[in-house]
Amino acid sequence: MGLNIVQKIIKTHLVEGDMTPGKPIAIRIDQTLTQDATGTMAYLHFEAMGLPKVQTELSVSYVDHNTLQAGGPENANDHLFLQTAAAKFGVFFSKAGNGICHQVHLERFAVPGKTLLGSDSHTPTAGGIGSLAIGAGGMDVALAMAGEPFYLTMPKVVRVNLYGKLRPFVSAKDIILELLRRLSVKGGVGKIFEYGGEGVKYLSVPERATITNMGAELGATTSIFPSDEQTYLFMKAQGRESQWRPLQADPDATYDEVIDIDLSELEPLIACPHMPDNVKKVKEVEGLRVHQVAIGSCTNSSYRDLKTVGEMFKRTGKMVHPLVSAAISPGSKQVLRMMDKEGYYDVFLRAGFRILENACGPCIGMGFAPPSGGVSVRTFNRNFYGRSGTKDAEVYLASPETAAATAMKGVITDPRDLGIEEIKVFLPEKFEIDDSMIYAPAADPDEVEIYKGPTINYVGYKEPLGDKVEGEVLLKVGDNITTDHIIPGGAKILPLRSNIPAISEYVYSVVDETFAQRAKEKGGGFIVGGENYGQGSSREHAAIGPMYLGVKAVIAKSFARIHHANLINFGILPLVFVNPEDYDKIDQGDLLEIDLSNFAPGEDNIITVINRTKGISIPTKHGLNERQVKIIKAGGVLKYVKDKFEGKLQ
Ligand code: MIC
Ligand code: SF4
Repeated sequence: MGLNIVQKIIKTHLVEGDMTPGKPIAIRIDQTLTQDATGTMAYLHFEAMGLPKVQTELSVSYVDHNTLQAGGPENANDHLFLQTAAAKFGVFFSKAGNGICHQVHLERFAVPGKTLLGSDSHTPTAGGIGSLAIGAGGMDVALAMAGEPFYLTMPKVVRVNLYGKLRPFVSAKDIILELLRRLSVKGGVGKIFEYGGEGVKYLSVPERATITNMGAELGATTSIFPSDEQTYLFMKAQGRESQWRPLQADPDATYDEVIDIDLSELEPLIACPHMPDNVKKVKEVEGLRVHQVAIGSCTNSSYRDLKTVGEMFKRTGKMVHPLVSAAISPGSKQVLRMMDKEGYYDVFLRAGFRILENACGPCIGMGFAPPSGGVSVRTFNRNFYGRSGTKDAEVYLASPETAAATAMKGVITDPRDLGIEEIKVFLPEKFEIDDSMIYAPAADPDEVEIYKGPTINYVGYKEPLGDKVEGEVLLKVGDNITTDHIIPGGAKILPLRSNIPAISEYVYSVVDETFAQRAKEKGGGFIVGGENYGQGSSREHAAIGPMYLGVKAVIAKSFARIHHANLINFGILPLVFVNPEDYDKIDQGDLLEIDLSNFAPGEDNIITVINRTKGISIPTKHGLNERQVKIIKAGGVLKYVKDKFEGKLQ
């Protein structure tokens, strides 16, 4: 029987298990990437594992999130740590100013058919080039760097058939917004989206990457495109044609599900506050007064995207509307230099854009916060509540075309209404190739001393849970809680990513400012959640922070994949209600007792939670496999692997 693309890659990387959806597998990882906000922890974990050098084919450490360096030395200390750790451990280092990890990785390193594990949830961006690219917590990436396989549940493979051709001013962002509209932020859980069909051949690699990037918002494990002529052209323009290889599904390949999208029927779409799946037609919200427009982020900051915006301003001769503050942040130094060379910076400046750094910037709340109650239209991938830095801002997500038209008019605008002719952007034959800000690892690692500034404060594990755990329900939350709720980003909190005691003070601060204080006073306890608990970013601080504050278990209706893995890595037990209605039988402040004496692997291992306050018992399950149970029993994965590396475990 023929294989699909996902099966082809997994088959050649499979270390444990078989490719039955829903069953645990382990795969070999060829490449890893980290970014600074999660990377500091990843290299601190790696250092704690005691290995001299990474075992992967290629590992790259990027600095792109914490580049504002506002208010103190934290960011710069982290950058120095990352640079020296990379040099010592055999990792390439992409300096601040070189661009957003996903954009740079796509341009310079990603290879069709390779596996990539990245400590960032948008790592699937590299699926645009045909790499099987998965986001994970820093600890899992550290383990991959140590040569350990990556453990995951074999996902279902969904074939997304694209047919027909996009109409003018409808672009890749609208394709992924259409999928979000149809499937919701939970619709991709446990699935990989493999794109195919006639429509694929009209999409360039950066356009494909917009789609695979935002597949993360579907909750998908990853998304992937075939490697074809378009892939070859992109890699050739990057001077990397020797790394190209074709990758297609076999003609008789089978899929667990099939979704059809007629591209010619799509129209400009927009995700309304406060979830990426709250998608409407631009037409339905047009006319809404907008205070700011931001163009950039790893979703839409490529040569193609910025040039499209530049052309729209050039052809109309319009300025940014006087009541709008508009900003451009290119995805990489390469994009920036190309735009400069082709004269688009002049267009942007003339039109009244604010020119931001080629980094994550406003996407993670690092600057450019909207005004109180303001409306912001962004080409980004997430509009979670509060993420922009302004709690009551209303953030909309749209294509570069819609964002540009909106910036001109000052109100949400369908780009087709500008009355200009279709803009076709073709990739250049050769991109500006300049790797001068990517440093190779040290030739003599023994000579390198890792710099650790005083703001770096590491805590990697806790005491094991033991046979009985008890405590109070510290917080009860609803459905679709994001990791931005658990540990917010932004200029105040993001710089604390390498300082666990300091960042822990902000756990759940957007939901309840007293959380950290209460958790400490009570000596820890439990969190109760609804569906899809921990969706969004890969930040493992959303697990390490609670661990540090003594959270022992999270009881929820269901969990998002990366956060679930992160909880286990840091020894926090993720329990799922057997009967979802039991969620209503626990209140914040209730005293719980959990007996773990029969805690064992398997779907049928029932753990009884006794609610002492209400005098009732509630059955929960966890479905953890043998390895995961051992990790929880050890008090976290770091202790588990150290024991393993030291030969204490088999
Ligand atoms: C994000 O988009 O939320 C981030 C910031 O890139 C995160 C990683 C982080 O929190 O550092 C992600 O998506 O994984
Ligand atoms: Fe950076 Fe935003 Fe992309 Fe996350 S989603 S990697 S913060 S640009």
